[in-house]
Amino acid sequence: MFKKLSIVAAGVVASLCFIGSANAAESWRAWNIHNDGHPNTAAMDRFSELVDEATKGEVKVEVFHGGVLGSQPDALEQVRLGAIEIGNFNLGPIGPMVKEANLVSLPFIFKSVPHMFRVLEGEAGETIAAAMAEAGVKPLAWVDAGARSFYTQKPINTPADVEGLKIRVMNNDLYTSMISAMGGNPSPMAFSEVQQALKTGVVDGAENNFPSFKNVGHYEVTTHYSLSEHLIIPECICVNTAKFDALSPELQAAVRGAAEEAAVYQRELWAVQSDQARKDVEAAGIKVNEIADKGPFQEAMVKVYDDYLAANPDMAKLVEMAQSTE
Ligand code: BDP
Repeated sequence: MFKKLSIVAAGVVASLCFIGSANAAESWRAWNIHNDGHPNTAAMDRFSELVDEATKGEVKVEVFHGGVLGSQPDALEQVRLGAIEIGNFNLGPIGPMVKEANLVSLPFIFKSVPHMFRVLEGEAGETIAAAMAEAGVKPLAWVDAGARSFYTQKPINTPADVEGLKIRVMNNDLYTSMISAMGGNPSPMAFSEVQQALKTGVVDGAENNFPSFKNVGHYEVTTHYSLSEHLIIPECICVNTAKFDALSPELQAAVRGAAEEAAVYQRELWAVQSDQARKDVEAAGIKVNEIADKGPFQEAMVKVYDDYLAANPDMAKLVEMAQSTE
């Protein structure tokens, strides 16, 4: 009798354990726009492994590379709704849905990449992160995306060189204003369409960092990369807020820790691979030109700031915070 009962009890305990872990197991899809060979692809794969280890398999992250889950604006909407759980996102396309995130899309707002990280680590960063979480896209860690510069079929040395050129930009009104302020014609377009558009002359140029310029072959269909470095836009590992908040505190800490560690790894990879990407495109024939004086580009942006702050006076405080950060 006793033996029988204990067998039954063991069975109950075993099935309870089973139910317990079955309930706890979370299976997440992660969006990544980049392909193999891009630092963020390696970092997202590492993130998935780290989450698995840190949560002992209770949270599984399957990463879909190459933007196969959709364009960035669509994927962001999916993360907000919880249809995709997590991803590596650029803050540029987040600006139209989270006003505070638009701080980083003001041209020349940051003096350098380290300055950008100092701003994000301070009060301005906390404000942006809180607003993003409120909108459903919670940043767990910030990652590096270097600086964006123009690439076209001729060197760009002054804003006048952009005049009359059709330039592809990411979806954000600040970028269309930026190109218009230089006399160019902005063309918002999904990243996946840019190579073809450059090749067929639908656009005359685009702007991005070296790893993205190289990874999707934009360097194969342009000739000059001009170091305007007009935008320094951070990226995040961002999760659907409700999914994250529904995890136990222990699992939240484990997932956040994994994101932070993956971000450290991403920044290390970025430092090495963005230099390498520059060398690779130069070896393939791209002429990289330094812009001796970026002053005229910055002066052309005064109107962009004035118009933006006139329409969004509540953003003045964040702009002030960023500009006063050493
Ligand atoms: C890359 C970003 C990616 C953007 C892409 C773009 O990492 O998130 O979608 O630029 O220009 O540098 O659309």
